[in-house]
Amino acid sequence: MNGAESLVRTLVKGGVDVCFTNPGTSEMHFVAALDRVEGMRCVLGLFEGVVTGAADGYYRMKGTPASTLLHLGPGLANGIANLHNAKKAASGIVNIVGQHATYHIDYNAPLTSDIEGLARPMSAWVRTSPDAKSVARDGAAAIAAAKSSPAQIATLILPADTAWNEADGIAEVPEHSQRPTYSPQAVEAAARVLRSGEPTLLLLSGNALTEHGLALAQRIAGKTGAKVMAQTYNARMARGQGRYWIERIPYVVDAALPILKPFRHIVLVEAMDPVAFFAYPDKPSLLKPEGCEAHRVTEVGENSVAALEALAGALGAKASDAAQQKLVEIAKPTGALTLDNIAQAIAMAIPENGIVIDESITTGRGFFPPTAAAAPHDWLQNLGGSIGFSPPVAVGAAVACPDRKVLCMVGDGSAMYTLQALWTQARENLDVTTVVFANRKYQILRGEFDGVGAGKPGQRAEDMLTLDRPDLDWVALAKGMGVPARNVSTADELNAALAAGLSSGGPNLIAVQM
Ligand SMILES: Cc1ncc(C[n+]2csc(CCOP(=O)(O)OP(=O)(O)O)c2C)c(N)n1
Ligand SMILES: [Mg+2]
Repeated sequence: MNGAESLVRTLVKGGVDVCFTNPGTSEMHFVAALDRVEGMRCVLGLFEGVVTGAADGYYRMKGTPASTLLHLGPGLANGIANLHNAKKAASGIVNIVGQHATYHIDYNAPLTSDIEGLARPMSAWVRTSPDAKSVARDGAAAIAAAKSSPAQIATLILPADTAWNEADGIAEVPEHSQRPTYSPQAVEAAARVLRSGEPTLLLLSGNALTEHGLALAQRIAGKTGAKVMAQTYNARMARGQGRYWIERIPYVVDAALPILKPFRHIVLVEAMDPVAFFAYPDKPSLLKPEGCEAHRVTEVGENSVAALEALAGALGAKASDAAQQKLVEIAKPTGALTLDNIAQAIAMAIPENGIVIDESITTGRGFFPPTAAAAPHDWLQNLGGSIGFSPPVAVGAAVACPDRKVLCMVGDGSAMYTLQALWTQARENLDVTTVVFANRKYQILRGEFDGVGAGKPGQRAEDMLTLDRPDLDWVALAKGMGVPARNVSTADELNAALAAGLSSGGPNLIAVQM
């Protein structure tokens, strides 16, 4: 058994049995080992941002890491933006990055680069295997690192000779040493705040946004009168009929400030102390009002459901205390494609137990209220702000959950970063419906232009914010990668396209011409 095979066998034995890949010469022995080892599902991505984003989506839905295979420094570098998003979402990933053979590195051949240097900012764990006999043990350590609480990105760099030389065998992944927990003192302190009767916001993220976590928050809200909200962007949130539905803190600072103004306390369950996405002249970075105190119950990766359970217990909040709430009614929209009509069409179309990946940028700002009444689903967002997130994440979510339908909503600007994901969706016949909001611009940046006080855009600036001349032909782009597609320009066409696409069982794309 060579080093590459010892690694693939160690991965499979350690429960890492999916590999999103984009290989090169230095990874050929790893690729050859994939052939010899049973049990590893290999999925090719035609750009490394697809590979790393897919691993992120996989972790979010499966709760266990996938591996990636990347080609030296440049391959890793192409995948860094979506590793950044994955890191912010606390997704666990095992990256395997090829490297030149140890004796070849000093010759500075064309693809030589500082791979560890490129890996470090996005990886909590980085190691270059020194020889073939270390590869299995290093692989097991990488898996253990990726599976820690909170989960992490681990990057194992594999010099080509460590892959082709003789190894000793496979390695066991060390057992998890630490179970995620929470601080009873922090729960006590939060209970005191919530009993005080002072205006309090219970701000949730992470595991608190599971169906059970939300139900506990609903009891606490009913018992104490606290308001419950979610962080602006979240890795995964249980939503739809039967789930307690909460709003998120708006992205736009001027919209967030008045919402937070009334609160004297913010109780944080995995959520960040609310901070503006960007700084703007004469606007605050921290969004809570002066005099408002933040109280942390759990950090990312701690057991927020258990903490909420304890908090509800301390407050005597029972199921019968659950705050009552009304759902926003939805009906099949008709007529023109207004933002409201699009939101309604999406809400009507979300399939039972669907997975919604939201990179809808400006088009989706009003999607939350109507989709609260949709069929039960999970809603995934980008915590890292690096666009080109959703088509790859849709790949990973669909690979993780082959029995669930994925609805990927993406702005046209965002979609162009990682559109190659469509080809992987076609090749793997993934049940992904992609809805592209084709407004032919970077609409959000118009607001930002104004927000940062840059004045009124002139022609040159305007040209940097528009995607026309030429218009993107979404149907041709998708078809070119084997994904059937259609344009829609009325609400009725959108309803029909969503129904057809989501029942097709395979990948398809809808370009919403706005
Ligand atoms: C990697 C990366 N590059 C650039 C940006 C800056 N950026 C943020 S949003 C955006 C445009 C999004 O456009 P689109 O997806 O069409 O959504 P719309 O604003 O039109 O709703 C850009 C370029 C970013 N966030 N990440
Ligand atoms: Mg756009």
